[in-house]
Amino acid sequence: MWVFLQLARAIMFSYLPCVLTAIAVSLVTCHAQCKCPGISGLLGRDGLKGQPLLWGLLSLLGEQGKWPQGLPYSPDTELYNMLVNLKYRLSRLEGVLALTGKIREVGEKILASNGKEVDFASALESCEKAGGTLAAPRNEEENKAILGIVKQYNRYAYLGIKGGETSGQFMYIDGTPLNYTKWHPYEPNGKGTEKCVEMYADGSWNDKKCNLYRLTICEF
Ligand code: MAN
Ligand code: CA
Repeated sequence: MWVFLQLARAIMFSYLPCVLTAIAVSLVTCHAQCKCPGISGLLGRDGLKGQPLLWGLLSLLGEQGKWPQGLPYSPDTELYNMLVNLKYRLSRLEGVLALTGKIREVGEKILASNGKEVDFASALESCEKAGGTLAAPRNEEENKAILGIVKQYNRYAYLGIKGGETSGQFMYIDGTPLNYTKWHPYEPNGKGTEKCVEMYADGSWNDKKCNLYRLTICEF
């Protein structure tokens, strides 16, 4: 009997905060499909400072309102709280950038253009300077996302693909072979004289000389 009581007490103790927190959470309206407000955003930035217990409990609920696996409650959750908060702030930033047409997200990739038309080498250089590389579609979904930017600026773009030594052979910038292609009918036709690849306004590809002025689209 005593054991049973202790057990019941333990369960009460460990679950009561969850229940209370769940009630508190449900009182707060979620916006943007509840994508990421999580708990960290409830009281705003640093809003829970000085209330480590509540902060910890709220944060432990995580983004989807679930207890993160394998994370026992501990008042020492500062680092975890910071990560949850950072994630939330990042997702809001991404929302702003996507809304204003500055970026497109496709899978894990972020695509962006500086709107500039330059030769292949300069385009690649500006992407790398920004910490990315020239966008290269690895599947239909990514091709469509890049096409979205081509249409947005109404300009053909250089892709992060280059011709190899063997004529007609193309690869990614890092030298790995292409795992997806979207050649326009009868392309590539440069027979080794067109070592870069441009995307047309319908999303198809054409091998093209590298010294022309094409839209810069980077991936990150
Ligand atoms: C031009 C160039 C070529 C392309 C043909 C298609 O000559 O853009 O790269 O293959 O047009 O007609
Ligand atoms: Ca061509």
